[in-house]
Amino acid sequence: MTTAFVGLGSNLDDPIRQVTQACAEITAIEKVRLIKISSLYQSPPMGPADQPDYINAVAEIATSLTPTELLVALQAIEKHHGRVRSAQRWSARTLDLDILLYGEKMINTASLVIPHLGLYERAFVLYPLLEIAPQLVVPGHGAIAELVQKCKRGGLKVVGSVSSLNNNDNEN
Ligand code: ROI
Repeated sequence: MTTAFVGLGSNLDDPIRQVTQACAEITAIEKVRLIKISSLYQSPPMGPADQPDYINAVAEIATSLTPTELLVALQAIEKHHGRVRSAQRWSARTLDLDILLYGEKMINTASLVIPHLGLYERAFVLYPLLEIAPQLVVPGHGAIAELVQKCKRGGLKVVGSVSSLNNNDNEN
């Protein structure tokens, strides 16, 4: 089993519901076990400002899927949430699922870059990561606590939790 981190984001069609449901769907992927899910965070859009605020969260999972198998499973969930890939870069989306980290692996192919390229500069990724994995070291980039210190929080705020999943303290 490998520990991996998945970023979740949405700014369309009831984003809190999109992210909460996606978390349940990730948990239901075969060979994936949810370890931890961060709080739900709201932030203004990075990139074009003429779109709604985003809801983001980060999930820690344990998986025996390969990175590519995990990517395929996550893309199926995005599709199921009506994600339409726009020609315009950085446009609004119903659901975005990114593999942020996959163990200690560093991958750089046309379809997959791990650690995720946006990780180092994005408050909506770094702060949720710090919340659930404060001791994390990002391969090639150092301690999460130091990366967070270099990244302004901006308008990022906690707006709730994926409570139905966090309440299952007895489950494994
Ligand atoms: N901005 C925020 N705040 N959250 C996101 O998840 C997000 N995702 C994106 C872009 C358009 C870059 N901006 C974002 O893909």
